[in-house]
This record gives sequence, structure tokens and C-alpha cells, in this order.
Amino acid sequence: MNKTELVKKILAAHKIAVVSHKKPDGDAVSSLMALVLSLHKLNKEIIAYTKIDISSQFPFLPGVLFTKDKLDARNIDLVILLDHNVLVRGEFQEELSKRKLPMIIIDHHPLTVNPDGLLYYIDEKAAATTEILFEIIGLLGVKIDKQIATCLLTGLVTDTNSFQNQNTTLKTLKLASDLLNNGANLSKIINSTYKEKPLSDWKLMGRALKNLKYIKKYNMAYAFISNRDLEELNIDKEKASGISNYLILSLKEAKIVLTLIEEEAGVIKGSLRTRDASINLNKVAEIFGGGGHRGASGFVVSGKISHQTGEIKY
Ligand SMILES: [Mn+2]
Repeated sequence: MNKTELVKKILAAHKIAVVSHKKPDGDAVSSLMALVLSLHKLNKEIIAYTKIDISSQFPFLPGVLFTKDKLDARNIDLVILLDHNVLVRGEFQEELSKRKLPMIIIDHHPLTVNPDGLLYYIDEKAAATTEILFEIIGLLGVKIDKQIATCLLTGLVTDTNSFQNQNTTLKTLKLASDLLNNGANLSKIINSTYKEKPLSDWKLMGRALKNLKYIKKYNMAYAFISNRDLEELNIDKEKASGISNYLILSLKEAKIVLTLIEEEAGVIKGSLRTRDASINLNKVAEIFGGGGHRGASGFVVSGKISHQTGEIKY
């Protein structure tokens, strides 16, 4: 669907639910919040549920989301799926697939299959879902205030790794400057998301660096964290991300970085990153049943990581 149709659909709905993907990241959470704040201004009834504790992970964002286990889908005219494009990646997947509610995807991940047959508005070139929302919120006739600007900028900062990834475009930077102009606080976002890392994060990074290997033939480095590592460090497995982001920016030899984390015994999560624009990691992740962007993709496979050898069996 085009943006005019999208805006029409949103304006026609009275009660709207917004949903993000499982384990929502900065872009997902701030997309939800930006839409909630904007649609409130249009006097829409809007519900946004997420299962994570926003206030501890994103203390600088306005607290307009609820942490809930169940989605109350009564009388909903429209469901907007943000930052993901298939129901299986989303929160409340079961409730949503049971009910036949009108749903629209707003996302920047390339849509290769549309198994749920949903309507969608996707811009693969956008650095973040919030980059798309900036335009849509403007077309809805909502003025971007300081709170909305902070949310939108958070999505840009987190999905570009502070404007360091190759998905950062001229448009992204222009948009960021508009958002600063609207009162967003960049240094607060960067400090809270990147600089102030707890001791446990550094210990996890230490473990990943200890297990770092380099395959010269492919200009590729990989690090792994076994389930035993996670247990020994007594660390929240949700925290075990961001390692690939760090390595791809810091490791000179590597064109591709892969981090493998055995989140549960027998379940390995892989995240791929590259700085080389000619490499399409989305295609690599698809081989393992995952997906994502050209420069940043991920997958989940069942398997075990052997501690002695670093060998991966899947
Ligand atoms: Mn995103």
C-alpha cells in the first residue's frame, strides 16, 4: 500500500493497537511510543503493549507503554505491526493470528514472503522504522513535539549504532537534525544506550573476545558465548546482544562478523554484521531460516556449542 492509503486507514480507525516484535529493541520500543503519543493527539484510542520493562531499559523515553502478558483485542479497528513483517516475529502472535483483525505492517526489513497475507508499508532503504514513522506522523497532521522527537531519534540512533552503520544515509542525518531541532536530546539517548554499560555486559564482552576466532579465507571473525558462559556469568540472556555491533566497528581485519550465542541449551542465536555494502547478509541469514537487512541479519538454529573446540554442531 502507498503512504496515502496508509494514512487514510489510520485516520479512519478509532481504536488502534500497536505491536512490536519479540524482544523489542530501541527502534521497536521507540516506534511504539512515537505512534502512541502521535495518535493520542488525534484523540484515537490506542493500546500498545509490550512484555519488557521499558523503564529500566529505556529510562529516558516517555513512559507511555504498558507491560502486559495478554493483548485485549476487544473492539479493535486496526492493528499496526511495527519493526517486523511476519506475525511469528511479533509479540502477541498467538492472540493476533487467532482473531481476524485488520492489520498493517510498517517496517524497514525487506519482505521476502508475506505468509500472513497482511497489508504492508515497507521502506527497505529506511535506517529505522522511526525514519518511516517521521513522515507518516507528519502526513497524519501531528506536530512532532519534544517527546515524539526523542522517540524517533532513539530508533535512528539504536538501529544505526549511533550513525556508524552503513545504513546511515543523508536522509537519516537530515532527519536526525530535524529531530534535534524539535527538541530531541541526542547526548542523553547515546549515553543511556551505549556508554553506561553495567559490569555484567563487559564481562560478557570479555567472554566473547576470549572466544573470538578469525577465518582469513572469508575475512570473517566469529565469537561465541555458550550456555555454560551465560550460566557462569549469571547473566540475563536478553543482554547477550550488541557484541556483533561492537566487533564489526572495531575489528580491522573482519569484513563480516558473526556472533553465536547459545541462549538456551540447544538453541543458538546468530547475529551477522558487515561493513561491506556489496555483501548481502540477509541472504546468508535466510539459509538458516532467519532474515534481516543487507548489513545486519540474524537467525536461530538448534544446536550446541562445544567449549573445548568452539565447534558448532547444528
Ligand atoms: Mn528496526
